[in-house]
Amino acid sequence: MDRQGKITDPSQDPQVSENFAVKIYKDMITLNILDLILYDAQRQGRISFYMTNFGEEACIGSAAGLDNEDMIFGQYREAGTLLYRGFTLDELMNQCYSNENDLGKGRQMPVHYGSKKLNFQTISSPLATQIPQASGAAYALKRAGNKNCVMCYFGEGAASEGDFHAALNIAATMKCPVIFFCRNNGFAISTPALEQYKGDGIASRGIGYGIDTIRVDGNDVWAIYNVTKAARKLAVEENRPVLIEALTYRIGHHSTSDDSSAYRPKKEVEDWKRLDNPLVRLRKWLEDKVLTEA
Ligand SMILES: Cc1ncc(C[n+]2csc(CCOP(=O)(O)OP(=O)(O)O)c2C)c(N)n1
Repeated sequence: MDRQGKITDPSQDPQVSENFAVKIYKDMITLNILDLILYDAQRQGRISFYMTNFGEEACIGSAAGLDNEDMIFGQYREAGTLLYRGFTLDELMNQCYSNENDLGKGRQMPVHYGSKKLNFQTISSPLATQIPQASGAAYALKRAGNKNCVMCYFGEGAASEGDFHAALNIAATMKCPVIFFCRNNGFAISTPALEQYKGDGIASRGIGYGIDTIRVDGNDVWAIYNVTKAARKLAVEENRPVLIEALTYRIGHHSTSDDSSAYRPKKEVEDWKRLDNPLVRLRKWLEDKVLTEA
């Protein structure tokens, strides 16, 4: 899908119903509004911390490409996948407010969600720990003869940890049904991607480990949906791990403890928001579909 929401290659049409597309769009908008409210709630001193998902809303397409029984290991910018699975606004608020109804009993910082019911492992702060855990969980699923896979999200910054390499190697050698989903949003807090590595992004590393790898436009919800579905098929049917690198841009500050104007021009952020917005792309796609079918 291009920036105008047009699918130029018909073979890439996701072939989804309008209802399905509207559900994804609603989840993306809900995430966006939640981010605005909870960011302000932190600024007003109501919660201690928050991390927004601005610019990365299209990653919800990856949740849509999975089976809801597939186990998710997230980093911390994956609230959209939880919303897609049916995490309620109350559950999300309870976690961020660390109140008595929080599923984690208020023991974690805000945004460290988890839901047993929704097969979403609780997020932990130390970066990359979830990646080898995901390989191990996938290996366990395979041994149990379970026909589900594991989805593991992380940022390109987390991919600089040794855990990333150990996880990919064990998944490749032990043929674990796991999808590694790297959200490359251009920054690890204040360090731009260009200063984080010298190779060709994160995708080139997958090939080095003998893992099927694909780089995808991270602002194109249908591209993400398509590749996740294809990756899931390889993982579940052939026990092959897959690495997806989604190229996107973090519009918000890293967290409420960060002021990104200290290390990137405000105009760069405004340009991304205006020129390549995942929400606008899907909205245009939907408008086009509704008008063509009317
Ligand atoms: C082991 C470890 N080192 C450092 C940190 C501090 N830290 C938290 S988030 C972050 C940046 C991560 O960037 P990335 O993985 O690209 O994800 P993004 O925030 O861009 O979504 C850092 C360095 C941490 N939480 N854990």
